[in-house]
This record gives sequence, C-alpha cells and structure tokens, in this order.
Amino acid sequence: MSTKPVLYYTPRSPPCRAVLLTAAAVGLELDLRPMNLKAGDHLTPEFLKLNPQHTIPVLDDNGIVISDSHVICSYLADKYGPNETLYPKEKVKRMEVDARLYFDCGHLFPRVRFMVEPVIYFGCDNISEDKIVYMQKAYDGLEKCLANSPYLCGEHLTIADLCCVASVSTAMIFAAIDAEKFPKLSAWVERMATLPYYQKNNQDGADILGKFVKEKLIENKAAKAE
Ligand SMILES: N[C@@H](CCC(=O)N[C@@H](CS)C(=O)NCC(=O)O)C(=O)O
Repeated sequence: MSTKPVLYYTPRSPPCRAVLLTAAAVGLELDLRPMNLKAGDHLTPEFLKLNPQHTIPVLDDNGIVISDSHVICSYLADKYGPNETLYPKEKVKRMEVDARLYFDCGHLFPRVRFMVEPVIYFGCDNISEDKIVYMQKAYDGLEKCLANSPYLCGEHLTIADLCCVASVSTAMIFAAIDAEKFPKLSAWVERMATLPYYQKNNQDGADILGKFVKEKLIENKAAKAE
C-alpha cells in the first residue's frame, strides 16, 4: 500500500519551503519529518544513506528518494500536478522553467546562504555590505525575467516562481529590495504572497529564520565583546 511521501525538512530552510509550496500547489499531503541541522540530524548514517550530500530537503516517495529541492519540485509537479502549467511538458517552455530553477540554485540561494550561514554556524557578528550588495545584484536577473509577464516564465505560475520566492523572501529580510529599482520584482513578491498557501508554507518559516539570525547576530556580537 502506498503511503504519503515523506519529506525531511526544516521550515526555516528556503529550499525546504520551495517543496512545501509546491506540495501545497498540487494539493499533496506530505509526511513531514523535521530535521535539526545544528544537532547533526543530516549527518547520521541513516540519513547519509538517503542523501550522501547531507542536504535537506529530501523526499522519499514510497522508495523513490530524491534530493535537491528543484528536482523534488519537478517530480511533484509531474507526478501530482493537476495540470501542466506548474511544470510544462512542452520542451522549450520546460527549458525556460529549468533555467530559472538553475538561477535559483546557482545564484539566489547560494547568496542567501553566504549571508546567513556564517552567522548561524560560525559566530559571525555581521552581514557585510558586500554580501548584501552581491545579493541585490541577483535581483536584477529576476526583474528582467518579469519585464513582460506576471510570473517568471510568463502568464502562469510555475515551480520556478515557487523556488525563487522561497529564496527571495528570505534574502529580502537582510538585503532589501529597492522598489524603485526593481518595481516588477517587488510586485511579484506581493503577488506571490497572495497565494492562499503562501503564509503557512513559506512566510512563517522565513520569519522564523529572520528572527533567529537577528538574535544570533546580537549573541555573536556579545560573545566577541567578552
Ligand atoms: N541545492 C540544494 C541545497 C540544499 C541545502 O543546501 N540545504 C541546506 C539547508 S537550507 C542544508 O541541508 N545544509 C546542510 C549541509 O549542507 O550539510 C537544494 O535545493 O535542495
């Protein structure tokens, strides 16, 4: 008998939230298994058997094990999506969505992690201006994608929007989006926030991370001053 797909995750992680958003978009219930990275849950022998790269999210859909949020979102949309718009089957359109997913993977999310991980894990007591400016430079790519359409790949919401917004909504807590410079991007973030499943599956987790990093900055500063 097939059971609900299991998701190893933490709500504060942007890639994990991209999967939560996609599952909600296709109306799929997941068996959620919270992970504590600080405690090393991702480094146990059992977890390493699932994902030797020791990253979350990891999806286990009745024995089909997938790591990397972008691949998981593609899989969920293909297998459970009620229509083809979320991850188009037509080749050229699909490549466009994939290009935006790679943009998140190679540009957006890495710049988020360079801002927050040194604070969370290595006692860093500030997010330097160069990291903030570098993050903001990546906003320009999204602004240009949105030049003629409400979503990153045209008229329809796709998994590219869901993956990118998980990173951007986190990034903007530390690297503000200048609405004059990036009006389309600002409007897109607001549009995404109106999705009925957005708050629970993305914003709540982004807020938890934002609060945690801000508290960590204070804690790390105090530790340095001692
Ligand atoms: N490209 C991966 C990145 C996943 C990732 O780096 N996740 C972080 C949490 S936000 C993680 O698992 N870090 C633990 C580690 O790298 O060991 C994805 O999209 O799934």
